[in-house]
Amino acid sequence: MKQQIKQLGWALCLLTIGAPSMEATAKRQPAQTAQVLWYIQPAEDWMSEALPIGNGRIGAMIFGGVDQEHLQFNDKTLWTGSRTEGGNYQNFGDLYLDFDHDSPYTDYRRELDIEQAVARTQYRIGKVTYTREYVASFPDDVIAVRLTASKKGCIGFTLYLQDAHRGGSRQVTNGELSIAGKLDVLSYEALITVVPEGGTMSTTDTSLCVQGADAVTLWLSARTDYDPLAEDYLTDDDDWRKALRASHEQALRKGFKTVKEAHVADYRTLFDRVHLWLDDTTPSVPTDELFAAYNAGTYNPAADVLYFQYGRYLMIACSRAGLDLPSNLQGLWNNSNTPPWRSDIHSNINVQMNYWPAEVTNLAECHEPFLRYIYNEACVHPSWRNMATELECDGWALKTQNNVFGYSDWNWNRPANAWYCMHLWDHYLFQPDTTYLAQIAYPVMKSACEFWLDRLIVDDDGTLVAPNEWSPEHGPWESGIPYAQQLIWELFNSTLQAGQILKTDTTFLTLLSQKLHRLDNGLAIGSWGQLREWKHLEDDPKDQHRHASHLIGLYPGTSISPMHNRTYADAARVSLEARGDFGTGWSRAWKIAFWARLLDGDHAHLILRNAMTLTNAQGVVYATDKNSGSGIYTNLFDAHPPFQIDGNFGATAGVAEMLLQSHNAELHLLPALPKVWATGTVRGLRGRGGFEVDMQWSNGHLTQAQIHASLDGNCTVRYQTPFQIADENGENTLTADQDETGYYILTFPARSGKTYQVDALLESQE
Ligand code: FUC
Repeated sequence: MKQQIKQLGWALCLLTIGAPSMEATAKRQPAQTAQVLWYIQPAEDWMSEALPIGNGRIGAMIFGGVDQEHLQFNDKTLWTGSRTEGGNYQNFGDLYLDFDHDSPYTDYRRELDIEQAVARTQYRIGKVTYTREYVASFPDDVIAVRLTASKKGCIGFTLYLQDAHRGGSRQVTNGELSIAGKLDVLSYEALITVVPEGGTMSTTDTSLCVQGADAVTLWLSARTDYDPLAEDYLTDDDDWRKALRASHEQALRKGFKTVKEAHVADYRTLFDRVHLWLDDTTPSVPTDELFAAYNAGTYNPAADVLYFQYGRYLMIACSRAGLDLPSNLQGLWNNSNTPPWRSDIHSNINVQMNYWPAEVTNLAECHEPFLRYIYNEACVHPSWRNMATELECDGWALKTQNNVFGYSDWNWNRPANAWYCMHLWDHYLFQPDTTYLAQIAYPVMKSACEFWLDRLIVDDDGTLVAPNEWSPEHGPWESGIPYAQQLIWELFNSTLQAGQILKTDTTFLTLLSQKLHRLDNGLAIGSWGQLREWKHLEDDPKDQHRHASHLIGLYPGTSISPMHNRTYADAARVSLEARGDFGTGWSRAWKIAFWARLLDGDHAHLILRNAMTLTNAQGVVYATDKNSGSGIYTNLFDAHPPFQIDGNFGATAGVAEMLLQSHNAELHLLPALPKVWATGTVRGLRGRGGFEVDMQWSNGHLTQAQIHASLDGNCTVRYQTPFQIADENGENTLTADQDETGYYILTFPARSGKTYQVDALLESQE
């Protein structure tokens, strides 16, 4: 069994989904406004001030103190719990460096450069400038810190490595400290090597002491024996500790310069694919002051751009291809052994929102850990299939809280299977690849359909409905809840399309199509003009609950569209207005995307501003009013509160949705541009169908766009005013026609590898 699981896993590994090559995108990069978070004081607080670095699996939070440096670090796989116990995502440990500085410091600066994924701390004591650089390298699987000074022989400190768990073992040898231990199931080990240049190094029972060095490099590696593909989730490789040491020593041999250069190059292949410029200038004030001024009314589009790109930085830092665990509620950064909501993989919006920006902001590879997790848990491991069996159904189903061993608890969240499948399907739509569809997406989608085919019942009105569901996380459980119905509708609809593309399963697809016709699609208008949240219970217009699950067909779903069904879109607007413009961190982020899908850029931007409200609140707050304490911390981590990373990703996705939409099988250019983004450029956003889109606009109107096709096929483009598109040779111009919506639309045959120029015919139209 174990072997079989491994083989399936490897098959999956090979299916890295084609994203545009680095060369293809690199050529189209204009000069960037510097994307840097910077501060003029050290961090004191982990949640709101320390700065995150990560390589997709391991990561650290950096404080940048002068007398004491503190790096708290994590490995995404380090959990307590098991296949039968929930457990918690764990802190791994803390690294402290006590410096022997003896005078006050000046010229302090701490920064996180998100164009390079390099953090830095710099300060001056007397005439000596001290600099630290920190990277978390994906190619070399190591965290490296380089300490330098402008004068030789000035670096001295005592270094401690603290295990976040009692009962483990610790070793200190010359130049190396290590910790190791075992939790409920998993074993872990971390080691740090200190490499001074010049000076001396000595050892105590618990620490390493460096004195009089010119420069020092610290190397931190950490691992567990977790294996998502093994039946018991434990690697059968007894040599995992040796592998940890081998990769650690290999990084050391390369040295900091080589490791850093490879890290920056690797990171930039992903980050540089998307550029956003909004007539902004590099902020001249630190990031905390920039956002404080922004909140106080000094609008600066640089803050919008930085927050958008920060979501992309965080995605690359906590979710890389080749790792089979999705980012959790805190991405991978966590300093507690009992974090809020276990810092788990939460299925009723949170893990999905973590991946909303992945495809559209050109980070399809970063989506893979989530897709592979879904595949592994739905098709390889038994737990989710057993849960379906418990309900006397085929297929798979899950609950709300999920650990990394397939264990699922708290309330049922059966429609999450359909929501997860939306990710598998979307990944196909963005870059159609029938091998991926046939081997990964379709089997999981079909199995989820089988669950619902067994589970649906006939309602009094003759429609098929899911019994006993709720609208997370409030109100009664009843049948035909729109949240469930809209998701099942998306699932059946997409699985039918997938099956037709693959020309397979004719009998099953015929049955599915018959059921789809009888399915209540979850779209109904209530007594006050709203889109109904419950099928039977009347909605309360004063309900401002953070979840707005009955609007899932608006975003991320596709069934509610002002282009194709104005009536339901208008009803969704009524519901959304009643829900208010605030909410928890992730709830605000969701509303950005909702308003973008309603084509109201100014309202979407208003919510973005609300999402970017600085806060200090750290305890759990569910309130949804203006002063609830939701927003962001000065390190730009999203505040539910407390810190919850979904809101970061949701906001990045929302901004992308304001600039480009493609869920209706057409590239809708600048669908929800707010007035404050009058002039701008965006490059490298991706649209479904294998397209990459660059756009330039001024005075609030598109001037031109370039569409890069990666496949042969028809491309449909929509914009609000007249435009034309030339063929790949810049000739044979076609002009868009106005359709019944008042928008202009044009379909042309696109060819793989070619670029098509879109020119707006009216430069401005007031
Ligand atoms: C869902 C939300 C909460 C929180 C939790 C982790 O249950 O309703 O607001 O985000 O997940």
